[in-house]
Amino acid sequence: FVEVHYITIQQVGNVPITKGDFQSLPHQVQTWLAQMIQLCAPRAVYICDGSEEEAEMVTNKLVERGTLTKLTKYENSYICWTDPRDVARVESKTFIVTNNKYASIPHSREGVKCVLGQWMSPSDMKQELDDRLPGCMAGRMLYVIPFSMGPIGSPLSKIGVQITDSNYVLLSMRIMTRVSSEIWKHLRHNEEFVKCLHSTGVPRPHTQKIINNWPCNPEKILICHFPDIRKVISYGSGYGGNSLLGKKCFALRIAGRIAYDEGWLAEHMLIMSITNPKGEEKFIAAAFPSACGKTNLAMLTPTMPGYTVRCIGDDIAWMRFDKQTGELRAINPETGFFGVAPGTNMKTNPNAILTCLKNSIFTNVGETADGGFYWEGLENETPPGTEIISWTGERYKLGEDKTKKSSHPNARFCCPARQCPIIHDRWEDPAGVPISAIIFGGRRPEGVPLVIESFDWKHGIFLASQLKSETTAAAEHTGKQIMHDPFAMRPFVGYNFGHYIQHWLDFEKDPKNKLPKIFHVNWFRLDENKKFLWPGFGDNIRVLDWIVRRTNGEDIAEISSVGLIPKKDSINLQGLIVDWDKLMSVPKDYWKDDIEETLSWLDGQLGDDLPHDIRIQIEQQKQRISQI
Ligand code: SAT
Ligand code: MN
Repeated sequence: FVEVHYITIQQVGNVPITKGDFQSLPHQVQTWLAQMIQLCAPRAVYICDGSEEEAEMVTNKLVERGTLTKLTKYENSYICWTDPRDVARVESKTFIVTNNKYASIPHSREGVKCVLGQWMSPSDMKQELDDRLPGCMAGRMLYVIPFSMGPIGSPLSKIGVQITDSNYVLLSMRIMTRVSSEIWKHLRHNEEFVKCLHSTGVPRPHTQKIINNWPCNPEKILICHFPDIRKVISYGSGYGGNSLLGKKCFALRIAGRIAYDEGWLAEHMLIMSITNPKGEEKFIAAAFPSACGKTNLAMLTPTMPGYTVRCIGDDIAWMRFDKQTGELRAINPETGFFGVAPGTNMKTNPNAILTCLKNSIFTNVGETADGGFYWEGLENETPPGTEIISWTGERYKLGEDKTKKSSHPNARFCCPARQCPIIHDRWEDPAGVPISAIIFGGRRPEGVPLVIESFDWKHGIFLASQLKSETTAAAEHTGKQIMHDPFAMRPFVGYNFGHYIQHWLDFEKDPKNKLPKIFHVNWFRLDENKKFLWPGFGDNIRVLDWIVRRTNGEDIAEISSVGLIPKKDSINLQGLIVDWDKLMSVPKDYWKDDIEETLSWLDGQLGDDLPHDIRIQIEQQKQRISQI
């Protein structure tokens, strides 16, 4: 036998296809790709199939170029230092584009700057993009990444295709989403997919200096969403939240809008299960603003004996009420964790550490001289004197100079969820898991008790609407200010926030829906010496246990002016020294000011879009507080 290989050289316009078969792609994908290839003018096109060979090829290229360095201490793991100007989400450059401004953002009161999303008109955005996209990939490879958010083929899942000129983004997308050529088979004739275009904005030959082999164009960053046509365009940044478009852009902003249209929810929530000593398992979803410990909570190691926690997801939940049973069923649309590294250690989150010991990418953390990762929080697990190379390339010996910082505060690990020692065996169940309780929380140094249960659904939505938190390094905000972050979705809502709150309220109208109980937690209350009143981390199981018992209807709550709070001694505090009264108090002066401030903020931001039910809730809370 003589084997004959027929090699067809494919081109789109005059751009060669290096890998993959363009002609065999679904027709609607070909049409869009052809336009984008023409627009971005790359040197070649690479259609990804999700294979291991592909990962190897791309990894080798990145290592050769110096963008990634192999961490020799672990298997298939790499460290990456970005341009120091490209380290977090850029909310000020993130836009929603719709014809009608108020489809994207609420009718804020005159003189109030809306912080619940930014709108740009299609014509203004066209100008911005015309200034950026033509030829933006010149001299670079254009990667086509087919991916599924949610298990491939599940009725709850959605398909996306991302184009990018960054192979760091390709590698990270392979960890965070399901990248596979299988995807094409699931895109039926003319079926919709989410179109994601990403460019670092550095065509060749480039005039700017490239720092750390990390191409980016910080002056021109633009992240825009077209929810009506299910499209995302991101330019100028390689940082995860700006560039892994399956994540915040698609799974929250675009999916949120699809969910609004179709009657479900796309939320900034972890999903976990708790099994008590009797073997009863409950699933909960919990929303916290970025960098407030969702990953730690989702993988918590319980300090109470007999309890088991298992993780389904740490950042995003897609949830819908089952038409037959009325249960709220949730899936994690992602396949990886993109977690904040600093502060993570074998004490605070052993499961996260164990998850990222292979097949992981570490961005903007420090490196030990023996090829390991290092960040603030690992000091007790790393021998003093260990030589560290910081994310800015500075060398120092651990313990010698306390002012040295190894990592950026928003440094991230990116690791496959399947490697998590406590990943739930149903984490990829296409039907999702039934949610019994929804928790909202933030960093609240003052005034806010450890846990509050809402009186009812509407009151729970009010609790979520008044969510606030101290700012963190996940976005560009500086200083420790308390910011409103309703539903922990302030940066992630893809449509009018008033409509979003109303959408939540409306689930009560269908009597078939089994509404989960809603809670508010605060692990971060401080005493007068600025010391945490609650130990947090593994001890949060004590609060989760109380929450689960409440979902079982146990009589362990009492009425306060801000919601139901635990009766004294109803939370198991065995072995802890805690000042219960300080932890649980509801100071009248604080809440009197707080409700006024909340009303003024919500009214200013949402104007007439603030749902009437929320105004009633505010009035009722005022009444209750005045009676303290
Ligand atoms: O947006 S990221 O995925 O980078 C992290 C976050 O802000 O939640
Ligand atoms: Mn997040």
